[in-house]
Amino acid sequence: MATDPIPQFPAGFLWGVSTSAHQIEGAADKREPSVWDAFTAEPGRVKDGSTAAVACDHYHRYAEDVALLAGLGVGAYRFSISWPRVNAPKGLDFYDRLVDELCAADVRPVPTLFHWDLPVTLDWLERDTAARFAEYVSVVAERLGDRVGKWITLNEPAEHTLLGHALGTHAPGRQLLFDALPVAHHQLLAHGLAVRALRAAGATDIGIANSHGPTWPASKEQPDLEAADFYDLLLNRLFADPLLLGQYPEGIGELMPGDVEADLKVIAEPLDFYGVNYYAPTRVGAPQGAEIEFGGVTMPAELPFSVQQIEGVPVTDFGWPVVPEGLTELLTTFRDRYGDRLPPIVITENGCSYEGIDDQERIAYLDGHIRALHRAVEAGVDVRGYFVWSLLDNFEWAEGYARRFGLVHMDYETLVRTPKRSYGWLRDMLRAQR
Ligand code: GBH
Repeated sequence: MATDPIPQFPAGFLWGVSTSAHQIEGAADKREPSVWDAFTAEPGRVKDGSTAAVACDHYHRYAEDVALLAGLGVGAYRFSISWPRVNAPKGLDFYDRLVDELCAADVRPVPTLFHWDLPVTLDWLERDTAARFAEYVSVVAERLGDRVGKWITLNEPAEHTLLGHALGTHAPGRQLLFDALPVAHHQLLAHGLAVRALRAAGATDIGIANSHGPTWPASKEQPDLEAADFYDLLLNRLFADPLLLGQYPEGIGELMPGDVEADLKVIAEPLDFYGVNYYAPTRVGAPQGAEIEFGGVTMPAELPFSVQQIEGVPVTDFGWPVVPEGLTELLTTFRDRYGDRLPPIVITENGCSYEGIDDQERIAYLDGHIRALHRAVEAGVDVRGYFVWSLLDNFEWAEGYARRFGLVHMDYETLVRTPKRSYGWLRDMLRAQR
């Protein structure tokens, strides 16, 4: 374990932690249902059969959680706003209270407006959902905009499309494979309309949180290179190109619904920052003609690529490889690919799942990734912030409560929060950065 101090980041660098509404709030009786409520009610969808009806009960215990943030000494807290809660009577009051509590603790609120919990009455296959999203965003911005400066529109439209609509391991559980592409387009359109709605309400610091990672070809053989290139297109370029360049990668625009050219003008509204959620690189080779189980996901045989284990590196409890230098590689690749079209970057999520309160592995993971981030800064990438996933152990989607990503341990019987060793490590690191 490295013990040298972490190098100093630029002045004003924003340190934070992230969570999302469905994963921590509970109080399901005080909101409308989301697609995740419907999905978890279906037997076999969530591994331990659990639901997020109570989760961390953050809805009732938010003051305790804000005190944990203050004790950690972070400058910012990224949480998400539940659209189904805003649709319920007094739902927005909760976020009003949370934002006030954060401001009083001198922690900047950074809300994400959509983190996968779509109202169950809506569907991303419908174009109209994008317009409905912008209406909801206006309502939220009018109410919180006097205290919220920094906004994130969507969390990981790539994963929501892939896991929720192409492979079906997340809500709403569809297995459309490439017929899921309109779901990506409609989310991107929703993002662009939301940027306009936020600016109309006076917001000046707006971004998105996209899931990205380097794709490593399994070999230098042509079939592996082609498969890896295609995977890189799906995970990285399909979402970054329209946002940053105003165009889809070659061959994709034709597959999208509606007046794509006109929509791209909305989608490419300039951003004030570009959020990146980084977990690991992916090793990809030619298809192997068989179903693959990987990182908690089943990939059908008909996909034109195969995801493979990266050898020779540690893995987390979830089986995800630990590759800090992948973060440096990702950021320098993005800088080279997008040049001056790339706004300042914020790492909006980075973290790992491990058991236990004496979590030395999490410390090693964070230490390695923060150093890798610093190397990207030294290489000239304009990075302005870093957020750890996650403050608390929480409802890890289809894995239920089995995976623990928190700096703070949750006892789901008693709802007692216990800071892990990594919480103390991060607190000390942040003190040394001031
Ligand atoms: C995020 O998704 C979500 O935003 C958040 O809600 C969630 O709790 C958190 O991450 C942890 O899962 O190829 O085996 O290395 C992350 C989506 C999909 C990222 C799979 C890493 C690669 C696994 N992830 N992925 S592997």
